[in-house]
Amino acid sequence: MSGKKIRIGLIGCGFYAQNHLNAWKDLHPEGAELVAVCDQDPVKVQQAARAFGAKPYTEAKVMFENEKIDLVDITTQMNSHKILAALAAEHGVGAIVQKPFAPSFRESVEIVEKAKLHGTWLAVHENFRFGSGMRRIKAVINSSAIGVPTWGRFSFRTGYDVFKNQPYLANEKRLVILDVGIHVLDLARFFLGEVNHLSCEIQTRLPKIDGEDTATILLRHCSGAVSIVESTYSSRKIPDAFPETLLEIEGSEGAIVVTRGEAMQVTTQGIFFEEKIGSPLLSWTSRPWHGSQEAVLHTNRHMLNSFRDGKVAETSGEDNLKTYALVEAAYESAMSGNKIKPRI
Ligand code: NAD
Ligand code: 89Y
Repeated sequence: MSGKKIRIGLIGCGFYAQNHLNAWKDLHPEGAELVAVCDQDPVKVQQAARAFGAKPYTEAKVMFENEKIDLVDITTQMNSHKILAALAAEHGVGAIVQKPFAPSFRESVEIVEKAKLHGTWLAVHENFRFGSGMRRIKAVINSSAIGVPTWGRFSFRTGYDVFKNQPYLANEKRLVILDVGIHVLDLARFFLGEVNHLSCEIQTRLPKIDGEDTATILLRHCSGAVSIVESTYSSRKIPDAFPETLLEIEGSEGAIVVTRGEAMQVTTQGIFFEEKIGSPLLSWTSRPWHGSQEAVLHTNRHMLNSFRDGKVAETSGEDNLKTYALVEAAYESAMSGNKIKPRI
């Protein structure tokens, strides 16, 4: 099947979708054919259609009925994911759904069950773990350079005005964990494996927002490793690391530290080396977003190849339920004050 062209539709031509559109364009030589774009907003959809040479639709149902689409990329906000993913499943179309999968774990499960019922392919666009820096760190761990990983700190701390590009975030009752903590929890799983239990403290330190802007989560992994997952939108540090995830991973034979500026410091059996692990600037990426943007390209490439080869994506719908369960466990712990086991 390799090399076969895959006909792609994209729903939701808003802020972050511009990265998906550019990534699909870059993947055209690898078989990604963006045939249709859809947005309820006629201005946004016309702009995307013109810029990326796809047919415009303002109604997803009409797009599915009129076009022969193999794979749909759902880049709307989470409230519409379930209904759009259901349309895809009913039309026998594979779907990639942006994070957060849905507003709740229950709805995320329903999306997975619907795809199973129709036998359609389903994945979640969880891009942080696909960033070139994160892949390099994983390769160092897999090389056994730091031995068995036993402790980690994964940290997304910023004061960057995320509300400027994403104003809807100010009205989310569940803010930082569901919006960005979800990526960081996914990284904790990616590097240290599944989680046995966790506890969480949340804070709201910014004025005029409805949800928590700071979360500190302590996790015990099934391997015995312990980690801390931190996320905040109210840090006051200069320089600000946005949108980098900084981290430390300690193992039986060494350690990895990633500091601001995309520098990875590795200690392996008493020897130290440093390496830049940043993303190159692409024709359509710019600072400070370039790492996040490049991760979209790698994520879309993974989705394209997995779908074409009939393989389960690394961040399949079912896989992402494990990350989502950590989100729910974190909120439950913050509310109850208890240590919580994630429930799938
Ligand atoms: P946005 O509001 O800018 O864009 C969403 C677009 O979807 C809007 O243009 C809206 O008109 C359209 N839309 C909504 N419902 C629709 C429907 N039923 N049919 C057709 N169009 C519809 O939102 P955004 O900031 O681009 O966020 C979109 C998603 O991307 C969110 O889930 C967000 O969490 C996620 N996101 C991910 C990352 C990342 O790093 N992975 C970064 C930013 C945002
Ligand atoms: O919404 C967030 C995300 O998913 O990645 C970065 C972001 O856009 C702002 O923190």
